[in-house]
Amino acid sequence: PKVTTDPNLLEEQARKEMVLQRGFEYIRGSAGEAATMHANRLAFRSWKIIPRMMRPTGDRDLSVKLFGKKYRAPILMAPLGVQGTMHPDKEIGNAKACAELGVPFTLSTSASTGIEELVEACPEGDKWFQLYWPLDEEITASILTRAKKNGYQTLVVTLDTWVMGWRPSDLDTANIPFLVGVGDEVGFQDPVFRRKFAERTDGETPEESRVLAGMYWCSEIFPGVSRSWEEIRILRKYWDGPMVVKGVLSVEDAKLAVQYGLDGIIVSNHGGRQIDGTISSLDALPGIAQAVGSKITVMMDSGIRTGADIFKALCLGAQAVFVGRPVVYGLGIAGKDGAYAVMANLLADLDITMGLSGVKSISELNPSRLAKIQHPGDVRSNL
Ligand code: HOC
Repeated sequence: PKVTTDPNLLEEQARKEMVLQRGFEYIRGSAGEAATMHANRLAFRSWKIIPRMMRPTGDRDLSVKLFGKKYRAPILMAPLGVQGTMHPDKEIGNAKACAELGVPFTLSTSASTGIEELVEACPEGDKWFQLYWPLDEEITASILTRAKKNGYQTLVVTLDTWVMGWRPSDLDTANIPFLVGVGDEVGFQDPVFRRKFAERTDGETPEESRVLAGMYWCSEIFPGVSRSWEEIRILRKYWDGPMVVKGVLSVEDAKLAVQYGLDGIIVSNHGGRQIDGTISSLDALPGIAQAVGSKITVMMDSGIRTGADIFKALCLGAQAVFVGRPVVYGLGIAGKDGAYAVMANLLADLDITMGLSGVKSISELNPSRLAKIQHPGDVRSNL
């Protein structure tokens, strides 16, 4: 099937046409009543582009440099988990699409594709690796060593998901056990429950039981307790490349990221999937960029749906953005070709938006190109 170019219709198309239907509710879902997810969209609507005319912009350059490496455009694929529950092409199809477009692909710790498996199936293209930080240091060391050995360039450490948010759509469909491949027989995502379940071995080992393996895995990477900033030094033992933290929404945490020697931050509320009612990423961005933008690489995610959104995020201080749901809707509808279509559309949309606004290169984007308005109005709920 052909994936729509209309961002207002994509979610609805995915709802109807996604090859593996059950994955749809998981990806669409947000925490609580989805107020944060909608706030993410409203924030983009509250900024308006002020275009300039009569400026030749024929030879536009979208490239950016991140951690000393040049990338085609300021767009990366977000570390979205369990893509095998959306389409059999899973992360491999998505990574191939990104590689063909020159967009870095970020592999999630909770991917349906292994660290080595992805590189073997798709050796081409830039790859970053996202860490859900396991409780056990030996497991952490093993994951990071494998990622490094297999050429993943940048480590993205997610800070905001030491337990999964309260997501009604997953709770109502008992989706979590399904997502980790253990079937419907075990329910709730409470970490204490999971740890107890994992320890109730009945003589079985995780190697023998898929259910136990899934529960052990979940209780390791979503342990129900947060790490502390001091513990970043543990990760530094096993990762000497660029390391960024994802989930920063306050100036204070951004400053701590600088203090603890991180190379970058991703201003993010996890697409509204963790805490319902948080500040939108775009609203948090300008203050953070102003406070730390000269000391650390600032990127953002949560709510990007169009080229204009990317334009605005860059004007407000992001050096690059991550895109998640839309690309995986494309993957779910038409596999690799669908992911390719959505990502290619975003690149083209950004390119045209820049040109029409009188901008030739990313370095020309700054707050003076935008105006903030007071009443953005409503947005469609399906964004
Ligand atoms: C159940 C396994 O970042 C999300 C992800 C967490 C991935 C866990 C998938 O859903 O927001």
